Amino acid sequence: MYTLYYMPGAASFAVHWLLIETGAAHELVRLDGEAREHKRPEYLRLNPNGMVPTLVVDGAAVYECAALLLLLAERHPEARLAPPPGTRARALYYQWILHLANTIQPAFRGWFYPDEPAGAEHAEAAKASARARIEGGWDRLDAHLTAHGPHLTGTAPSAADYFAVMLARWSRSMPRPATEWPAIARLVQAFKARPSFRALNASEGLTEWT
Ligand SMILES: N[C@@H](CCC(=O)N[C@@H](CS)C(=O)NCC(=O)O)C(=O)O
Repeated sequence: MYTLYYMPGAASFAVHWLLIETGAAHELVRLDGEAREHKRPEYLRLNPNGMVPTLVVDGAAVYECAALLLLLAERHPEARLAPPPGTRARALYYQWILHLANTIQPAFRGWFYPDEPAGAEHAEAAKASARARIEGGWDRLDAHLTAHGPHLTGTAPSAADYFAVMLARWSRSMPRPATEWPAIARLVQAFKARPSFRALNASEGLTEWT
């Protein structure tokens, strides 16, 4: 049994998606961002960063979206969310999950929280920088999918795809959403068609891509 602390559509989204996809028994604890429940002492004891997601695994809290995707893929091998060790696909799996986590996801932080880098007076410059970094990320991901896809690790789906689709979803209201890149759009379309995606949206109270 897992317990996921989440906010709808947030960085918990891909973790929740894998919980559904694997069929793992789980409970959900929805945090109210407006009420800043993620900054309360009881939650900070689980995740001192005061962010979602946090997943309680065998009674102990683990955080960081990418780490949780890797962990769920490892704990549920029957779901085939990680390519076999020692293969080229496994190398790409590590490469893309780390790249998404280290490069593209932090750029979204800059887009959604533009005051953070240098205060409100520099928010517009921070947003412009974030946008350029996100779009550069889509350029590189799209080129990779075109040459080596349709999935991030090649022919078979993996946890990396769920992560990428979550990030693509975050760009939906940006001037150039990720779905303007054709290979990314195909990946998104394929993953939106999964029954688990509908279940995920229903569970989080979201409607498809909004
Ligand atoms: N590196 C963290 C980032 C998580 C993160 O940025 N979560 C956002 C929601 S998408 C959050 O909790 N924001 C609330 C806040 O920072 O106050 C992870 O991947 O888990």
